Amino acid sequence: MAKNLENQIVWPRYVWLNGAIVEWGNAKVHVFVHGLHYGTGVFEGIRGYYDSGAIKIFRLEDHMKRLYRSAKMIYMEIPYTIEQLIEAVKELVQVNGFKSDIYIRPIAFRGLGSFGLRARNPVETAIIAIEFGKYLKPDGIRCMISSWRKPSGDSFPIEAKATANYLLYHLSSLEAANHGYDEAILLDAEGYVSEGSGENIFIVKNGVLITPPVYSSILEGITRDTVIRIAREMLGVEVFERRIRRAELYVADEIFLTGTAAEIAPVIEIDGRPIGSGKAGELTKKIQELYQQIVLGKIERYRKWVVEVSIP
Ligand code: PY5
Repeated sequence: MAKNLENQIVWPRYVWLNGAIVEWGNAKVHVFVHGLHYGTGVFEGIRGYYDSGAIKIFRLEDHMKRLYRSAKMIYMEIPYTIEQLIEAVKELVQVNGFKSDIYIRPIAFRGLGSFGLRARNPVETAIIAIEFGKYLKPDGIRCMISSWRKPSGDSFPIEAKATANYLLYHLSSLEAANHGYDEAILLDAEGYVSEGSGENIFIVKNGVLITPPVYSSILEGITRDTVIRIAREMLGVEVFERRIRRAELYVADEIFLTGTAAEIAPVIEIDGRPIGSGKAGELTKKIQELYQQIVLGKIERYRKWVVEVSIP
């Protein structure tokens, strides 16, 4: 049975750790590792969908490329090539023999050596994969504007998918849960809308899509890119990448969040105000449907994004 990130209870049999497949119980790191103390790590989140006897992995290469970009931003060299990690993911999926949707998480972090802040300890690399269902409710979520602000990229590389950055999203996400909301939306240092705790954000206004630009303290989301391509190439809908004011959210026709885990999550309420009709919007639903077909490789134009691992 597929579980979500928060109540995940089915551990996989195998994990890929520093170049080898090991049993789950042996996939351990030491309490002295640098990454544990200072958050000196980078990671990815990738989905695999079980369909017709295979796990279909979505945009695997693009995720690995982003992992390396994140690593470069924090002076980290991952001791494997992108191709090696791609092969490792395929092998891991195969040996675990998953027969349901999965979430794949490559992670690289500074390991043993010194505790010094300037230490360049050897990098440890792991890939884990778990059975994984829905992360946010696909028929509509309620959000709040977080009291935590997104720092700008001149504080530290907030655009990297670095482990340290996720303290912020842990806090904003917990805050939203404590107030009875499904997810938080963060404003950036200048008060513009940035993104969700683990998702990019889009608004629909008068038939066009608007989303904050990359390198405006958001993660360069792969689902975000997929949605922009769907809108422009399949639906002929214009997409504007520009900053968004908080008040614009309240009067948007539709809003949705995008992310590997969240997929396309319609936002039906923010801070107690219904968005549009208060139900998932029509354009949002159309994009959601197309996205579900694309990740399964059912749309020829985007088949190149899907890597299949057959599960005997
Ligand atoms: N913004 C942040 C801060 C994210 O963590 C994520 C991904 C996204 C945007 C969306 O990026 P993409 O579309 O490339 O996935 N979040 C993680 C994910 O795997 C979940 C972290 C708990 O979806």
